[in-house]
Amino acid sequence: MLLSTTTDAARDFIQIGHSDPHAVHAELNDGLLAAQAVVSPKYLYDALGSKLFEAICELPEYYPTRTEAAIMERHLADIARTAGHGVTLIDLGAGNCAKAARLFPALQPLQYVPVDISVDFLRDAVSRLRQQVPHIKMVGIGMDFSASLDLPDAVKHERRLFFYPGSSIGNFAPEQAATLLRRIRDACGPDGGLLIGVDLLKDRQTLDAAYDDALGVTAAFNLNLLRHLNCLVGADFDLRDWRHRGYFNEACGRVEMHLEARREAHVSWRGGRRRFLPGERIHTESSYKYTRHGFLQLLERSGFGRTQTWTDERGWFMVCHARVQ
Ligand code: AVJ
Repeated sequence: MLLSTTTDAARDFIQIGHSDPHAVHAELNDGLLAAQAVVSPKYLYDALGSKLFEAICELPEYYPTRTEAAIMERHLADIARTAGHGVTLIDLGAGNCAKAARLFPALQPLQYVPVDISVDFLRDAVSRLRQQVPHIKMVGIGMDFSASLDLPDAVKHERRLFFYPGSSIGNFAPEQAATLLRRIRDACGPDGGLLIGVDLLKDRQTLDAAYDDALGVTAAFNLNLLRHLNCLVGADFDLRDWRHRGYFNEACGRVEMHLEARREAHVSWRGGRRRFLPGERIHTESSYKYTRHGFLQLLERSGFGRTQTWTDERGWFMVCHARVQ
């Protein structure tokens, strides 16, 4: 799994397994050639994609980030009491690190370990945060944790608290989510825990609007994936041939994002090509929504227990703390 590791001089940023273009190429090639074309949502996050996601979080329609932040702010003292002080805070999909930074005053982590696939974006975020909060030890890790959670020795083993906010767990189908949660559990150690944010099932209008906003930022975020593919596999996607689709699929309990061909589109990339018919789609993201009970069951199946939950008045979003069982 560990393909290559480069460490910055100061050992404060570690990049793992970044130079496996073959695996990336094979995964993308297979997805693009599948009967129902599919690309993993992790490819939404190149440098521009990470910025577009930050912009999504500012949209009035996109409630998850704001709702989660309000829950965390309101219950911060209780959450910190439950999760414990002086922990090793491991932030999965840290992005700009803003969510974890808001926990620092209450949690006082001994070490902060942001992990993200968007390496350059994370590197900038950590160096900025390090200047603002010099008294907390930080080691940034550039890696794809959906492939492996093999953390380097620089990450302390004591009292690990995995932080997985934003309902990013929703990007995985329940079976895969259980696999990832089990992997987190195994990386926790016996005294470890998980603080996770989960988006809850709600009415269709709210969900549809959150993933297809009036300003078109989510559309740009989704279409940017094609630019990233052009770069990753030398594809020649013409963005003007494609449109964004984002909507709640109630039968599957998830929001889906697709890119839909506006007209016939011929696309080539290194080692492959495909003709897309008008209306044909590439599935780019699923965002599963849970009931409280459904998610607690998933945690239990994954080896977590003694769970505590916090939610907002509308019951739109849930923050959970769970311990290794
Ligand atoms: C960061 C994966 C939680 O699924 O809501 C936002 C990503 N996609 N708008 C989500 C996203 C479209 C987001 N996650």
